[in-house]
Amino acid sequence: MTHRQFSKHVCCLGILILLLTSLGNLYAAAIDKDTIEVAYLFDEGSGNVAKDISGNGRDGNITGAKRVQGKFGKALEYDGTDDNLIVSGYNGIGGTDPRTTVFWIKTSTTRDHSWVKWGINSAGQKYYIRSHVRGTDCNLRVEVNGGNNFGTDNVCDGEWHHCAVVFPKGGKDVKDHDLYVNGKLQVKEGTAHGMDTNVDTQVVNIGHKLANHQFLLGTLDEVAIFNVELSLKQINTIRNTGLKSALHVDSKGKLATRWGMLKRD
Ligand SMILES: [Ca+2]
Repeated sequence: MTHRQFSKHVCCLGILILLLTSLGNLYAAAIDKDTIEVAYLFDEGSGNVAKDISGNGRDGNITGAKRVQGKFGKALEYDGTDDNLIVSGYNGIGGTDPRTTVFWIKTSTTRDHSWVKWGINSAGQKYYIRSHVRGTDCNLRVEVNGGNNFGTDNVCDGEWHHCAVVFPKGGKDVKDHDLYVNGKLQVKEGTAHGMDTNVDTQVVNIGHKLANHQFLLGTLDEVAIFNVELSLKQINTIRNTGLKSALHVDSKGKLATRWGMLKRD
């Protein structure tokens, strides 16, 4: 084999390895469309309907919140007084079933912001994702009535922050959640309590205080709920490329079915 032929073979091998690595990364980051419960981009431009791109038909009813420039396309700006988004007919994920909730938040106000909530206000049965006030900062927090779990990174500094709240398969306690802010795993402060999320009556609200806390004051973008624990790689794909790209939505807003064949490991 001549030196030139050898170089050619090495080059081809290099390209092959690169392709396989890329495919491997794509496979690991792919999100099974059947795991998406509801997903909002808020890119409709106007109107009081938030279009659900999950394919499950869970369009949301917007009360008051206005469309403004978002992290990706448009977002919803909440006035902190009475603005809300109701996911009609959808009561969230119950019991100790695995779940992941993701969203972008931008606010310069320190308060007990209500973010994504469902479940009734009874011990272990509510499921509230909200902000935790720490001095002039606020942190990402999930609570169940009787127990809670929160991190330490400030998300109320007027910048966009990506939040992911992950409850794993086999998890039993609110402290089993992994919380990520901008892809960074948070420490788990708070009080342990068993999970038994109730899905009998309370529909998912996004922004409303429901029981306790305060209405969301700030801007929200790219909210989605999944019925599995997403990996950090998948969360970072959503964070870096946006929901639309990460979920492989076509130009008509429909999820591309070909990705349904790909299962994450
Ligand atoms: Ca958007």
